[in-house]
Amino acid sequence: MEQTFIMIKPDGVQRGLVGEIIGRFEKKGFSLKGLKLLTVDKAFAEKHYSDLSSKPFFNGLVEYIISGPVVAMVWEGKNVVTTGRKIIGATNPAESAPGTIRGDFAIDIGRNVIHGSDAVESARKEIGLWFPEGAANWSSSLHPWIYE
Ligand code: IDP
Ligand code: MG
Repeated sequence: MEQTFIMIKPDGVQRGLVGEIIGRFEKKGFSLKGLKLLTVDKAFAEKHYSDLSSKPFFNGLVEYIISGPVVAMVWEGKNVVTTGRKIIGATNPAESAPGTIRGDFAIDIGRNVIHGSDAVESARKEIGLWFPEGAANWSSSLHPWIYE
């Protein structure tokens, strides 16, 4: 089953959105396979965002991500990478539809509350980086009530 890496950024934690965000993924029917609150250092944040190292906002982005604790998660389910990105909404909250997490809870692109992997391959890399111990191995007894 497909997995994605979801991170509630420091602004989401500070603003008390952890429960709300977890609830949205949970109620959709996805399964939580990893969860931890941690503060990462600069080198770790730079590694997570290494694809964006040439962008003008890179340093600000790294400072933002290390500014406080984040909630790192692994979520599992059919098409969870693509659907997770839809639940999150567009990168710029000004363009995120109402009903999405960024559309409902964010205003500025540099304080957009949440990260979600953009492809199955990047999800695999990000889960490996954030959960070197591996994700949890359990299956929900609700499975037959969610999948046909
Ligand atoms: P994504 O988070 O929707 O996948 P990316 O393009 O991968 O968007 O960018 C990673 C993060 O970098 C964004 O979520 C946002 O926090 C930040 N970011 C992207 N573009 C800008 C920008 O133009 N100014 C400031 N921050 C940005
Ligand atoms: Mg991205």
